[in-house]
Amino acid sequence: MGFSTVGPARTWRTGDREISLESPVIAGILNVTPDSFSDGGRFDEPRNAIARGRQIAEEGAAILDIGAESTRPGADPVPAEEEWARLEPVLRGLRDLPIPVSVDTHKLEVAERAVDAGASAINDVTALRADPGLAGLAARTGVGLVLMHMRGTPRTMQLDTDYGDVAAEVRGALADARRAALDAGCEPDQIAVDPGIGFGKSLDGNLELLARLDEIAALGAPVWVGPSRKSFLGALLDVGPDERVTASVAACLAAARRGAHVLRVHDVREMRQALDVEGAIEARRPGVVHGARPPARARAAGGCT
Ligand code: HH2
Repeated sequence: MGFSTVGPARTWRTGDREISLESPVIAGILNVTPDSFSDGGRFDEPRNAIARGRQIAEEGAAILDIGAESTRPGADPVPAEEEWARLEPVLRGLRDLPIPVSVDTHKLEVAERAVDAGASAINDVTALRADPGLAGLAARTGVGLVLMHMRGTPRTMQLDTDYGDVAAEVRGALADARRAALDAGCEPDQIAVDPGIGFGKSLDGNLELLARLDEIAALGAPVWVGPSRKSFLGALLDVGPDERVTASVAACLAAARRGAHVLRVHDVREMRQALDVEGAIEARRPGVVHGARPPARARAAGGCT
């Protein structure tokens, strides 16, 4: 077992699968867009996207999160038809993937088609503000639902990043969105929450949210967190998106120690290695009875070398 999560949630239900949250798990990011801030234009050819999706599963992700509309600060919305045209061939090509696929969309029309095409969860960066009907879709079909906090829209979110108490405000908004999803008929273990790192927050706001993640985890829901390669890390270290891998891993480990269950990252292999090392060390603390989860290569070789 090794690295144990500390947030109270223990499982996340996505359709007919149940993901154990006893240890932190990875949601690997696949953006099939021309303009995402980090991987835009790399996977907008379906063939490349499908190959990267398979690689993400092989590298040790528990979830594949596919997005077809960039939500970077200042991004323009994409019409539903175009978003679906980007998603469809990739979802169809990954139907047999051994891990559940979540689709990062806030449009009901796109989400419905994605679920029909086999998606197991919807990742809604507007936490039902764009379309409350997403909760009804999750309730009807049993797919997982991620409710992420964002102030305003991607176009406006960085215009006002002042909060009285950022963690309390984000927690309150997520509690309200979760209540709305429950009222629409979702089961508690279907609904995950996410503080929305980088979505309408300052450098200090992002750092404080990560530092006080236990307050979000206290809601009792599975907690997603997505600091991967984001600009607050660039502001802290003065480096571009491609040089933020180590910083992303460090931010995710800090988040996991404070209650995060699902780490949404671009660099799955590096994150997996960090979790495996942390878990192997944790398992050797006096009083920890479980055996360590051996690193991926040792697992493949049938033992721990
Ligand atoms: N961040 C992004 C997009 N979706 N979903 C959740 N639940 N949490 C996040 O932090 C989150 C998210 C933005 O990152 P990325 O997908 O890499 O970039 P872009 O929006 O430019 O495609």
